[in-house]
Amino acid sequence: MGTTARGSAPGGEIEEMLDAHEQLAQRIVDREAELPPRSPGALPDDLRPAAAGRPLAAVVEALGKVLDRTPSAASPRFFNQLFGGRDRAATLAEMLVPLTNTSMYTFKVAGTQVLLEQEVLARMTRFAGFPDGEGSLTPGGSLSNLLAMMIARNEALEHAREEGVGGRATAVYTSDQGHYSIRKNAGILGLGRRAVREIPSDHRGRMRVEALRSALLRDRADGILPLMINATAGTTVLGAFDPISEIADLAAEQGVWLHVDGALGASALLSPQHRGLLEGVDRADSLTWNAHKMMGVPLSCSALLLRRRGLLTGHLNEQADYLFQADHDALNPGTRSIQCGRRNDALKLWAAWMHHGDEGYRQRIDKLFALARHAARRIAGDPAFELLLEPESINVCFCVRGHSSPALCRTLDQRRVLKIGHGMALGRRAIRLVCVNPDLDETAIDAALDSILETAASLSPPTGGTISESGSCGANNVV
Ligand code: ABU
Repeated sequence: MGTTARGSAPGGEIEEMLDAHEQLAQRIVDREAELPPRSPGALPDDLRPAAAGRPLAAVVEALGKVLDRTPSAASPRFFNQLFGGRDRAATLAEMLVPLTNTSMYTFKVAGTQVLLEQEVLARMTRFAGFPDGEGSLTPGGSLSNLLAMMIARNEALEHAREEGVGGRATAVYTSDQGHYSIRKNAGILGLGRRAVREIPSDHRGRMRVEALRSALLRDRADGILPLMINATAGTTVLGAFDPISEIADLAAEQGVWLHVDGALGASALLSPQHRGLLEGVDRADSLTWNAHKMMGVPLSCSALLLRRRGLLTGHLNEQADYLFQADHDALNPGTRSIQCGRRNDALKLWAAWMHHGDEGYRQRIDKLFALARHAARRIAGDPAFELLLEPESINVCFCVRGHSSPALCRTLDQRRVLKIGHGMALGRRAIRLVCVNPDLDETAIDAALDSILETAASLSPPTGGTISESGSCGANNVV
């Protein structure tokens, strides 16, 4: 203790690094109220590594230039994605992660961080209603879904882990509003993208259970093995919740793995007011839950939770005696993860949960839902807008009458007014306002909506194009 190992960086360089970090962090915060200039195209020469290195001060200067051109998801003008805002406790913890440069495979290397990870995963499994469950943090919702699909595949095809799928025709079911990772993962896992059945959704964007039943029975009759049903809790565009309880009944009756993709919506489990949206999730076999969405933890922080303990070891464990040398496997998460070297995503989630507690998180989730309801009321009350439907969670989908949603979003971006996107839902192409930043209030939401109308009004004649079947909104139905 107390001695400085030979070869560690001299104190002056550490101070220079920390000072620069503070200055650059402040620069981000000072500028994020406005969106940066859009500067696609070639990287300037002074931002390219060269044969000769540069002093740290030059790198700091280059970093400043990069940051000046980078949008911040904490900006009050950012509504583009299913994440946004800045959680102070989580961000503070995240900024410390590279200083220890922990890899989360063994207790020997990661120390107490392993226990923190186990603690947050246990907390999530309890909220999911998996008292004997387990979990793993992954690099994102797509990877959590991949892990769930791999386990579902191996459980249904007992030789798959050792021998592969072997040409067996299989099927995976998700709604037509489900996330694209289900298709992508089917390709990755050797099932083939065509194995994915996109089940029609209803007028609220929820999977039609009778259509699911028909598809399942049809496949069985054709000798195709149903591997997994994916119910979505919080669809990407509408934020809709599939009827998990009804789907769980069908999955149990048919003996099919039920996965819930709650990347967006599982955080509603933290709110007694909204957790009913996931009723039946405790009967699912697996659940994806992204803490980097409604829980506000910096990207990325996703969990795959399993109702039965032991599946992760059973489907992921490998011998590696150069790595797993100390401690029981229970303390070595590398025996249960999809990655080998694995960054520490637990510390930021643990810090946020320490700071907010369950009660703070309840308030946060309730606030986000309330902001979305406010936006929907405001949109429904203004004839210039058309609300697609009442939001079920935090995504508010709407159009500006007579305007193309893609063209309007493009103009809002080019003029640095708002970062906001659009999506197809219920046969329409709508603007999607994601109310995921709890630092915003109703006034900020109103300001964003006002700026959309002002920008639309400045586009005269409307940003039309051709009339399209997939259409946008209103009488002029232009795209
Ligand atoms: N995987 C999340 C989808 C990205 C987004 O719509 O924000």
